Amino acid sequence: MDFYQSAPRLVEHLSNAFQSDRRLVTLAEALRTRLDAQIYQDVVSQWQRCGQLALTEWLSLSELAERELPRHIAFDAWGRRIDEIQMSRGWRELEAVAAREGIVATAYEKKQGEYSRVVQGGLLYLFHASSAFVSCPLAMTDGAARALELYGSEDQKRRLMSHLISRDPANFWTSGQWMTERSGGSDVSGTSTTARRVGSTWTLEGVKWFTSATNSQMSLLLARPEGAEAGSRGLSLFALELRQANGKLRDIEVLRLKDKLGTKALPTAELRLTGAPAELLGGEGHGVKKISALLNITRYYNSVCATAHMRRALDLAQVYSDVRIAFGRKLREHPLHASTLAKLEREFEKCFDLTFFVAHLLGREEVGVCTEEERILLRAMTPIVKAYTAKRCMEIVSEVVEIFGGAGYVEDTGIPKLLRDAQVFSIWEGTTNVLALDLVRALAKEGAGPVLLRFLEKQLGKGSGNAADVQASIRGEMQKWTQLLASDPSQLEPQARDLLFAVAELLALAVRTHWRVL
Ligand code: MFK
Repeated sequence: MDFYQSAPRLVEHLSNAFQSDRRLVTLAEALRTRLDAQIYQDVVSQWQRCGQLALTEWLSLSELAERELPRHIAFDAWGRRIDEIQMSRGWRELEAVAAREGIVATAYEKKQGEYSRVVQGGLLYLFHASSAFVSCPLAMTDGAARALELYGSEDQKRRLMSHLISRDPANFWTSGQWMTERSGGSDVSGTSTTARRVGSTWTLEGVKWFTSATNSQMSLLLARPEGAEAGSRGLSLFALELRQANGKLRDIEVLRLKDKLGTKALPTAELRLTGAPAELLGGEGHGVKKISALLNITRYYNSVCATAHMRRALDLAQVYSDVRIAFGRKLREHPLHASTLAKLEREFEKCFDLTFFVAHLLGREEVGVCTEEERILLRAMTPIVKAYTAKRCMEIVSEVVEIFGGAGYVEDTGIPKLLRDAQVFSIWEGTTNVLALDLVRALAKEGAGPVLLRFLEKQLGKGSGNAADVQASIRGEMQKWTQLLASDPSQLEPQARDLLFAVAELLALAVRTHWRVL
């Protein structure tokens, strides 16, 4: 009889019982062992429901969004410029799901107090891999809500922020975040978009080169008011509502959609602002500093989504290991295959622990219970964990492609797409080097070195569970990096990347069992 390989169908292998779904087991264990019993009771049923939807309904919607890619329709039949961005039903329904489940709202309702970001991170973690990257506009929406919370007037919070944190799909808006111009996305000091004051409002002119989620209802962006100084300090942060009541863009032309390596369901455009009306957010000047509030949220989202992405790839590899037979037995029964999978799972767990530790710190900061030491730790760990999880995601997904052999290299198995999409995590929201330099910035400006050292020493010193040889190698590593962390940050640049990854490894050990000890 002809042989046909069974496909690795997640829903058949994972979703029928709560306890057999590894994503949910990891989440539930993290909650059960580390959080209050009451919070566990409150959120676990939502996570369980979302975990099952992620392998059924949401997965189908995301597949639809990946099949029916966004289209830019520049003109109508009679030659009028319309710049419509057509999105699939799958994309639109996933945005509605995100609103109904309160993925952004949870962080602002703060019902779980300092654990609100952990609960939100859990929802996002379950949503991301079946969202066709609707998670991207959610990241920017959440970041924009945070910037409005910190810098917005009461009127801006009522008119704009209320939409971003709504649970009602009819009322929910997503926000873009437009920084990148032709002169660069890492160095935004050359921003040439200008802002002209017109009475009590402003109009913007310029070209934005990489605007993800161009179908949003609003955006935050950087522009230079006329007469402001050159360089990044002269930039201001603006908010703009993109559309008129009939949905048409207000003085914005879509030049084209980008043809990207991955994240193809996500509409990313080049835009020309031709006098678009905008409002200042937080007064004139210091735009980069103000938009950093948004960036730190999107970097946290990036960590959650990269971790969720590697979990999806590993789930597929785990299921495949049960349905694929080679050399007379299941893949899982081959010791080398099993140890390869186990190693990848350990790498995943480090990312999971680091990410949810950052979520907890962020939640503590946002409800105002963070100590100064914890605030600095959060400031330093946000770029560290973003960079670390992004790189690990690519490595793990690449290994998973290999586990599938030739099938992993063939498009209609869906596996190559995982690798193409994984590459984005280390590019958007700050490349690895930009984040390593951001760590150096935190060492120089915030005194993060001694804080990281104190935290590591305190946590790792407790490592009674570690064998003597592990303790010795931890001590060796610590000694190696202590000097660097305590040295002059301005000298650190050439080693910044090595420092980031070494500290990330130590932090992963430190947070493994100690969420609550801060
Ligand atoms: C799946 C979900 C993922 C989410 C998807 C979202 C898709 C969006 C697609 C994109 O738009 S990708 C492009 C995103 N762009 C970036 O991430 C920017 C990358 N570049 C940097 O981060 C640069 O380091 C930076 C632009 C910040 C350098 O600018 P400057 O002006 O040369 O930096 P400078 O002078 O050191 O800092 C200016 C101020 O900001 C300083 O404060 P002071 O004015 O008080 O001195 C800094 O301390 C502060 N600052 C900078 N970075 C900060 C920060 N504060 C807090 N946190 C930070 N991270």
